[in-house]
Amino acid sequence: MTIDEKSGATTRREFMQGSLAVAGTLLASQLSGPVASAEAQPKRPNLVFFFGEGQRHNALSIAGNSIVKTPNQDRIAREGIRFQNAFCTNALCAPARATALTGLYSRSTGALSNEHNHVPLPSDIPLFTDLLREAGYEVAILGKIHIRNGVEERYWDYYFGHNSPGNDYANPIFKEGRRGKIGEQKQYFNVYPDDLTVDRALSWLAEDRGDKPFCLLVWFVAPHEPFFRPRRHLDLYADGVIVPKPKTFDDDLKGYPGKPKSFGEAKNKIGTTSSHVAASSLEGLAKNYYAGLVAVDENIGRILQYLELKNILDDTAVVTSSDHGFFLGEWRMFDKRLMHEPSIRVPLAIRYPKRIPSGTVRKEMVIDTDLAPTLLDLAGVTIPGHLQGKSVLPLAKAADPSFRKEWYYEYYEWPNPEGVRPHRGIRTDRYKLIHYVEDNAFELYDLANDPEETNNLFGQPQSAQLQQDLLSRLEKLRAAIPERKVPENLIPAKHPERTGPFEGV
Ligand SMILES: [Ca+2]
Repeated sequence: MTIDEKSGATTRREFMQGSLAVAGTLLASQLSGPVASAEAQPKRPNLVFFFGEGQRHNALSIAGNSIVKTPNQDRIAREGIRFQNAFCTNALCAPARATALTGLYSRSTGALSNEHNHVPLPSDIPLFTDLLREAGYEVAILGKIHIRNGVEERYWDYYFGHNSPGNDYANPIFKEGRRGKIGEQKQYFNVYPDDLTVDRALSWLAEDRGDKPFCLLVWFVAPHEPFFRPRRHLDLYADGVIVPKPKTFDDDLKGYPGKPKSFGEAKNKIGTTSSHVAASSLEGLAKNYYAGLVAVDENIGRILQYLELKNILDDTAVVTSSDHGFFLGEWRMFDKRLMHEPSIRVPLAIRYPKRIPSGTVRKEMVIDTDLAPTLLDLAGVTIPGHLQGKSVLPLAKAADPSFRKEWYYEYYEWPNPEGVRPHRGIRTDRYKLIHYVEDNAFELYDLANDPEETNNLFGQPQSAQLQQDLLSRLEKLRAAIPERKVPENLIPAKHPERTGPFEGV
């Protein structure tokens, strides 16, 4: 499969494209060869990777949230390492999940948006779980997968998943599979999907696999829209809980001062988006959102409890994060997609006492392309050179201010009911520049002095040099990421306002 053959590529770009292709070849040859013997390797930890759905970085009690209580995620963080500046690189379900599994940007996976129903995740890109399997791991993925055409086709020792964005919270639908074969879709009745997912995960954990280590991915669907709660939490937050109103909530009524049209016209607004009636009020939305996260935390606790009872918790590296963040009323928004802080910041914590001292907290910027290399590193498996992130485990030993100075953000999906237009951007530890590519509009923030992104500095005379510098760095970052060209006939319907499919994106 070709990557990008149309542009006058730089040497760096050609090199990276080449390395990506080599990685694919490597995987194919490894998969056809003998599977590595687990006995020949030193004892490797089990891996559990909990992936949240739109969980904000501060939707954790350990992060200071005054409403939601998350004792189990707090425990993972408290007994391991917690990253206070973790981010996703494309705040949307399907692309973020493809990134988590591959360690590559959307630009390189080709899984650009939720709407690419027929675009496969290219088979020559290994998932980190493919590499773990070659190294002798049993691999399982359960819950909300939402990477169409790409994950069901891979080998899983156990699969119990669905590809819908939100599933049916009362009567969920799943496919189940074993040893590389996935069965037909089946509906289950009167059960909360994440409860059922964890029931299945616990059953799979209890199976005899001899000395083989396991890698278990439990990916939750709550609190995705329509934000249904489990029945046991119907009354949670019924009385006396005040949902704080963000200070930008009423910017909607003021015409979004300082923001470009592309931002102001986004339709993911609480109370006014007719296609999203489940977000009709901030209070209702926030309480349902947090109640869903309480159920997620309880289910994480069920797995931790099992590992503890079996006396394998300390032999298991536990990672918990989320695909992207979520607006809870900032600029009257819900949902995600945009490059603003509530949308791109995610939780990230890892517990593995053999390599991570308890109580470690780090401020370095880590991103979702780091997940796959980190999980491979935890397993002691060589990290392939084509991965675009890096293991965060060195930060468990010592802080490293040079770990990452800046990173690239991208968002492609268009058209969409949320009315969020394609954009890309650069975030450094202090600044953020966002470029809406269709109308060539920009936002620029000094996050040190303006963490809530209220004062758009773009175009202001005192920012001229800064914005030029950031624009140039943004282009360099983008050019260094190889592009997986999406076949023209598989690109979603052209929006009338677009100048061309993905033109300039
Ligand atoms: Ca999501």
